[in-house]
Amino acid sequence: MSLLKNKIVFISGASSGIGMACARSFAHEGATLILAGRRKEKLEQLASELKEKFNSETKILTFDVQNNHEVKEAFNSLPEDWKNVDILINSAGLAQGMHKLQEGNTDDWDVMINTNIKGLLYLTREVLPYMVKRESGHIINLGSTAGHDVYPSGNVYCATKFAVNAISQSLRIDVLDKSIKVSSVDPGMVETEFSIVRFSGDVERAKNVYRGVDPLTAEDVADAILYCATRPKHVNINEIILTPVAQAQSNFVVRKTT
Ligand code: 8X3
Repeated sequence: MSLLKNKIVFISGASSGIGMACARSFAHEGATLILAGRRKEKLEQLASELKEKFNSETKILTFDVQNNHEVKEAFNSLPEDWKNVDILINSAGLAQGMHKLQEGNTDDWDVMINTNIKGLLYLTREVLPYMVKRESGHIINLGSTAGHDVYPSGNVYCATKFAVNAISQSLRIDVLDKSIKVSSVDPGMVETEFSIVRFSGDVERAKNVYRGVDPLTAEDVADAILYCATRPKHVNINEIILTPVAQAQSNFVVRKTT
């Protein structure tokens, strides 16, 4: 199957987790990929893996989504025909720290707000005018259950994901007359580097987040994203919320004790 042959797919946060899983599943469907992230070596490794396995054509863009200047420069460095992105997957995002607000680290807040909200906006702002011009395209944002229900000490991270939820809904209206699709894929507990990053490399604490739960994998989420991207032309998937079977929403999780 080559459901996405000749489609240009731009993936932010492609050097790890859900972004990387998307790169693999979209490459499997024949997509041409723009792999964006901060870690050049990881992206290069991924690009050669995709070339070898699927003969994928890729371009690598190394930049920090927090920096609007870098985002603009990176996007503008693409050859003109590569700027006609068919699908933008905004998967760059992170949690940093988990404290009561009164004890929160404001540098952590800046990183989360600048990456999850502003970074997503900066990149979308570059890609979207080309979609508008062609009256065709698909933006897929990585939301979270944390954008639907808050949880203790989730404060700023949850706020960023509520913002992504609002941006997806509002953007869908803004491009309604341009035949552009906007989807939000909102997972609950996914075991990636997410919690290791959140807890500054504390692997034990990160593992504990998923204790007694069979969590989602990055591939599970990539599968939902691929589903959104492969519907017929007239179908838009507005939102997918997916959780492990053991999770109902942010605050309701059952853990096996054995
Ligand atoms: C990740 C979901 O609940 O681990 O976006 O913060 S949660």
